Amino acid sequence: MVYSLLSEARAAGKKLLAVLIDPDKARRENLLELAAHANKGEVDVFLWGGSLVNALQAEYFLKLLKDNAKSTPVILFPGSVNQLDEQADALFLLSLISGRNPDMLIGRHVQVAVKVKRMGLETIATGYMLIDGGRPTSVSYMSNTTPIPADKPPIAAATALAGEQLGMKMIYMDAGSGALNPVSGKVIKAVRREVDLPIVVGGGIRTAARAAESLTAGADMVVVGNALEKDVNWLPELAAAVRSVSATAAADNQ
Ligand code: 1GP
Repeated sequence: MVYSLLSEARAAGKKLLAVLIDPDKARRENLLELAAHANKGEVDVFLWGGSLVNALQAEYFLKLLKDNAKSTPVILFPGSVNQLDEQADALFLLSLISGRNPDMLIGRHVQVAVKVKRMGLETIATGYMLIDGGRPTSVSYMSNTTPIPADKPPIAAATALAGEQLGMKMIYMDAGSGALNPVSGKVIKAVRREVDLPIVVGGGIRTAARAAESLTAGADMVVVGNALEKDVNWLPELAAAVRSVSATAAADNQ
């Protein structure tokens, strides 16, 4: 089960790095390069998803990734009900709890519930929270929801806690792909204080230091997409930073 990877990491103080791949932007060479990095232990999880579903070859690309990075789980991070694929190892079943759009809270889920079950996909109920990242993002626009203001940690914490009380298994805080400002340490700390669930943070993380800051503030896994699409050579430095915070957190945990 992929969820145990997250929950056991959380229990042990181990920090994880997820690389987000947008199927619409996937290229063969890039996927093979990412797979090679994953095989060196530099990627813990691949997330697979994006805002648009233009790609005709998404299934082929996911197969290519799975065939070449056999021991790295791929979790669907769908921007649409059309991004389901049974080749994946699990599905972040996202409920956009920072928003008030019923379609994103339950509507889309109903549309695909039976299909997801028949596909045999492991579902990870995820309280997905958009946090303002300094400029409008695709997710906010496409989901027709307003992000939580970046300077309101108590609102973020209460939202995450409501998600936990509703039975979600994970919290994903996202400033949105390409955000100017990633989710702040203050917001992450406030949420960490309130909930016991694994916390995933992404959106606008462009430096190893910033990834480390998010993990130190209390995230269990950071997600990087854009910055690695631009330059995959940055991955070893990023992975080393994640491992370094992980070693400190695991030692503190004992
Ligand atoms: C977006 O959290 C992800 O949903 C990753 O964001 O592409 O900015 O790294 P970036």
